[in-house]
Amino acid sequence: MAPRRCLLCLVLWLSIPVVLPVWAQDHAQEPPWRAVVDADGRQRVQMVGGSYFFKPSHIIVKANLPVVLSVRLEPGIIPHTLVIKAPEAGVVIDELLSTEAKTFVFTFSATGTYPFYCRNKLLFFKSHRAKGMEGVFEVVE
Ligand SMILES: [Cu+2]
Repeated sequence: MAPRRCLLCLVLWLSIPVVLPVWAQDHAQEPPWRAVVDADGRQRVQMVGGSYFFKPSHIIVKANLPVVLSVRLEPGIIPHTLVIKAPEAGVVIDELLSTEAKTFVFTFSATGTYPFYCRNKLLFFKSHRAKGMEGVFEVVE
């Protein structure tokens, strides 16, 4: 019994360097995406959503300059939404998304970190947000 258990230990031990990098890659945080201010003073951001993510999920924008956010969904049958609830910064959005890009124009009036997410949830399953369909706007000077 004992030698067999050792063999199993050895196999598990040897698999760590193989499994860990794959896991780390899957769970790696993407670097924040910084919106560039165009010549017209608008900050254009392209975003893709799907089950269950938004990409990019960490977006840095400037306060008091309009953000032109274009969001489209990856093809799929699961409906998704975009919610931003930041009335303190003048931004409230709650919209159904589709595979055709939807454009939202809004301006954060205050610096801070404001979450965005999909509010959908099927019955007793975890919400899409809990499954990772969320992100943040980091609003800077
Ligand atoms: Cu969703």
